Amino acid sequence: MPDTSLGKCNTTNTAVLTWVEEMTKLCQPDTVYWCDGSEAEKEALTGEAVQRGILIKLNQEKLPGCYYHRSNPNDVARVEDRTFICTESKEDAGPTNNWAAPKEMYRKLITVVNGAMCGRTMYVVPYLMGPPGSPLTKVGMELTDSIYVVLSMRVMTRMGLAAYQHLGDDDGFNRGLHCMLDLNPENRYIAHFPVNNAIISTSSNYGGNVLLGKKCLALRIGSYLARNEGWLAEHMLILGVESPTGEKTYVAAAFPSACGKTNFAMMIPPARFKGWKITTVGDDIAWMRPGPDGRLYAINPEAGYFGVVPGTNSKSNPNAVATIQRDTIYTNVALTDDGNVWWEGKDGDVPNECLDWKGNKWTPASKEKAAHANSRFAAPMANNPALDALANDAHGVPISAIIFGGRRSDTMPLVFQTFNWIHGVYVGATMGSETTAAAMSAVGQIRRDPMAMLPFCGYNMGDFFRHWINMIRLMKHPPRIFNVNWFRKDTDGKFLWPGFGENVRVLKWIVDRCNGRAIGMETPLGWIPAPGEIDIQGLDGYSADRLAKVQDIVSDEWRNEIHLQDELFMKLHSSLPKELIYQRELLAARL
Ligand code: SAT
Ligand code: MN
Repeated sequence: MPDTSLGKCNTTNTAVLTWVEEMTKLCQPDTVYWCDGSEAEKEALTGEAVQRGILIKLNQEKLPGCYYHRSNPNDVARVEDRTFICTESKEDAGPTNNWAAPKEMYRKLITVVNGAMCGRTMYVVPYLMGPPGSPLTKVGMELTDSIYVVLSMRVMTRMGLAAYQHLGDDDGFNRGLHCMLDLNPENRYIAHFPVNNAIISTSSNYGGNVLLGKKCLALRIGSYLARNEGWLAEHMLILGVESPTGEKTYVAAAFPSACGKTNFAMMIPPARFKGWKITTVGDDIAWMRPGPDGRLYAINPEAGYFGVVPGTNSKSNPNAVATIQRDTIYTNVALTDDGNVWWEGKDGDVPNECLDWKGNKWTPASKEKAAHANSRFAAPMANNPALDALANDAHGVPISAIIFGGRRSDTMPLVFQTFNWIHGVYVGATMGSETTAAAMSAVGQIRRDPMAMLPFCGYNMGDFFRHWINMIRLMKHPPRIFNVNWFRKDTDGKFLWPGFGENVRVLKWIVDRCNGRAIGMETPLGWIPAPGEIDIQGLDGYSADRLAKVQDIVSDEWRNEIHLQDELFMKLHSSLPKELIYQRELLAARL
């Protein structure tokens, strides 16, 4: 009989037992600690993390259950150049992924992780991506020597014995191995083996690289499984829109990392929209499958939010502010002397003095930011005052609209609806965005980020588009597809749209379109709101003229845009579905 006391082996699944034994031999930890997800375990591990200086206990009166963590300064974002898709052929991974032959990568990583846990504890972390009992839910096992990872996985996933219950005697679980090593970037690898449903992550301790359920399983491996199994694993938030009459509409939206998915998913409508309510199903990842009624149903595979902290305040995201008041792990923000946290753009006064994310003394005169631009909170979704009633539902929610969007200071209008599914796939495929701090790369350049999946697609991007095109055959009532851009600027560099909670004005038009209410206006890009269909009442000083500017279609910008798409199309030429080339020609002709 398995012993159920803390840290002891707690499963009889032979595939799990065999694998853990193999990895133990390889990594040679001093101790193996089997996690069960209990409160007692949380308390014990948190205590140990505090004692070892991995976490700092924050002021428990102000922030009950909250802790603080600092990363190694060389390890604060995802590392795309160290992220690998290891498929048999290079063509399967495609030109947008780093590829390595599985055999070679296994050989290299076995050397890297050999004895890597000597003198350390290996934590065995069973977790579920998705609600228990959902046909979409997947089981993952992460072996890690980072207590920070264990405690974060507890927030971000349904971690613990429920995973074994879901798994039963099956061996169909994701095998994830994470070794912190010494955090030397030269030994940093985020390697995916889609055919084996396996992940190895080394020499990092940053969320997106090491919380293996998130980007690695839910997106890279997930997208690979989704193609084989006929569903979609997407980098999308999911939200519900409730009208004053009680009509409920669900939408999913893809924006690249750090473009405001979390803010959008938790938005509070302005006073003018009395009686409207936005509810959150998920803020980052959607797993979507056609249901028996021909609609597309989505679940959020995660159980927590790993959100960007700077700029979070009661204007940008009041629900997030409420969510991160308790049971939250803060990483790389600033620390005040009363055990509170601070960041650029937080409500209230700027502290006269604090410790910055590196632990150095900081004052308002300091040149550097106190919080890292990609500092994060990990908070349980259960804390969200706007959590949707169906956020834990095994069937998921029916999606009426899919929204694509990026951060573009020009070209892209505030909103348009695509003519049909395939046109929508084209618009998603050609999405571009200015780069942000979520990845280690230059900030502010435009890069093509198809469906916000460029860093997350676990196979050939051209085949991914093909899969999207094919999905229409499985849906009698497909979602309508829209494109939005909250970030367009005027010639003075000022945003043309107020954004944040005011985005509900755009969302209302989208919902109206889905439910056959708004008439719209046909343009070369697609359908845009007819005059008066976007309500701008109660928007202080905002004019119809400014709305026209944010909706403007400028021929020169579009000529350039179509030209810029060349780069992606050339890169993918060998696998790009020809339907997308036709769509581009049609667009050029319409323009
Ligand atoms: O990769 S993370 O999950 O850390 C953040 C993001 O890029 O969305
Ligand atoms: Mn993301």
